[in-house]
Order: sequence, then structure tokens, then C-alpha cells
Amino acid sequence: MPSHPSFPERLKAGSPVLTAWCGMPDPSVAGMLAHEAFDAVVMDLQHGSIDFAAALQAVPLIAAAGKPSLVRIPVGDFASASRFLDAGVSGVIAPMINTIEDARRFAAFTKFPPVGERSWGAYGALSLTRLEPGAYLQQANDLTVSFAMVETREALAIIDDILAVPGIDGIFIGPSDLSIALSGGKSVNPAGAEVEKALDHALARVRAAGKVAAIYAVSGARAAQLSAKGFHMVSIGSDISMLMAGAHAALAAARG
Ligand code: 3PY
Ligand code: MG
Repeated sequence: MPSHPSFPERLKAGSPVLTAWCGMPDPSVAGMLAHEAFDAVVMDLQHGSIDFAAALQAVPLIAAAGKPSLVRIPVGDFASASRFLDAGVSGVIAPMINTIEDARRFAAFTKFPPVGERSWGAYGALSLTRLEPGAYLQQANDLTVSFAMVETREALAIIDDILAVPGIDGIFIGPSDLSIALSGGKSVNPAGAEVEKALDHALARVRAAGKVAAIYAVSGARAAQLSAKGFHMVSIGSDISMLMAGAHAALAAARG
């Protein structure tokens, strides 16, 4: 069933959810990656070149492969978060959540009352979940996951407060931006010692809050390390990096 009412439960089920990460502009790329052995597909509207319309079109393609879809919205674009939930995504990742007010506003747009202020109009989600409107209204807040990105010193310092905001289901670490922040802008090193220490701290705080922790990994090998650390969801590389890696490997083999 393509509705994924169990996505939040799946996140806590034990083995980490491994997601594809798509930024290429054609929705069929996300649809095709959904047929690979990923557990879910994330579309990146912050840094990818996929736009709102293409990402919306990808949602039913991903669902047709029996997989949940998630989106990373552009910074502060909480209205799009609601529209993607209306279309039937199972999760939204909001970058640069650096204040409690950011977290509250994000939750307001992604959760129905009494938790938030999400407005009614979930037409794609009703189709994908096969739920009647009343049932969807009652269940929606628990069927979808709102991830606040923690990727600055400010966010790290108030991680407990972000996790305590009603409607924030978990945090998603951006290790590259975090490494830039922790080095005072000197370097980008998403697997450096300072980031590693911050990840351990963040994971401990998430566990204490009983919520979920997700992170971006630049490669499959890094994803294995982060899964072993205990992240509930790990997003791997990107469609474009996989395309380039495949091209390099094929050309290296062809040229001996
Ligand atoms: C980061 O590492 O900063 C991210 O946002 C992941 O793409
Ligand atoms: Mg980032």
C-alpha cells in the first residue's frame, strides 16, 4: 500500500531508514530511485535544482514504488511544507532551524490543530492514504514527520528546546554546514572530530527526548558509520553524485 501510515513507526523500528537524496529536476529520477532498495526518497528543494512542480509530480511516482517520500524545503519556506504534506509526502525537513520561534513556525505549518495551524486541503494525501477526511484529520499529525535541521552553533546550543517544541518529531543534522559553523567558517569537513562530538551529543539529546534523529551522509560508507552510531534515518549522497560516480567507474573500466 502506497500510503505509509507507518512511516513514523518505521523510523523507530530498529534498522535505520536509508533514503535516496534527489535534486535533479526531472521527477522520473526520484521515481526511478524509489524502485531501488532505498527505504524512502528525499527531494531537496534547498540546494537541488528540482522545483516545486516537479517534486509534487514525483510524490505519486515514489508512492507507486511503495515508498514514502520526503522533501527538504528551501530555508523558511514553511508554506511549501504544508503544500507538500497536502500532496502526500511522509516527512518534511526544514533547513536552518536556529531559534525556538523557527521551530514553532515550522510545526505550525506542518501539524493540524491543536498542535499547529496547518490548513485543510490534503487532496493528494487523501488519495494516497485512502483515508476519509475525518480520519485523515485525526491521524495526519502522527502519520508525517517534521524534521528540524540542526546545522549551526545556535541550533546545537538549544537542541533540547527545539526537541521540546510540540509538533517537532525529530532533528536532521546537516553535517557540512555544522562543520563550517564549528570551524568558524574555516573548513567543510562533515566527518571531522568536532562534528563527530556534536553528533554524539545530539544523538544523546534526541534519545532523552524520545524523538528521532536523521542525518545526511556523503557516501554509502559514511552512511554505514552513521547508521551504526544510532541514527534513525540516513540520507545517502545524491542522485547527481551517484550519476557522476557511475560515469567515473564506467570510464575507468573502459580505459583499463
Ligand atoms: C549539510 O550537511 O549542511 C546539509 O544540509 C546536508 O545536505
Ligand atoms: Mg546544510
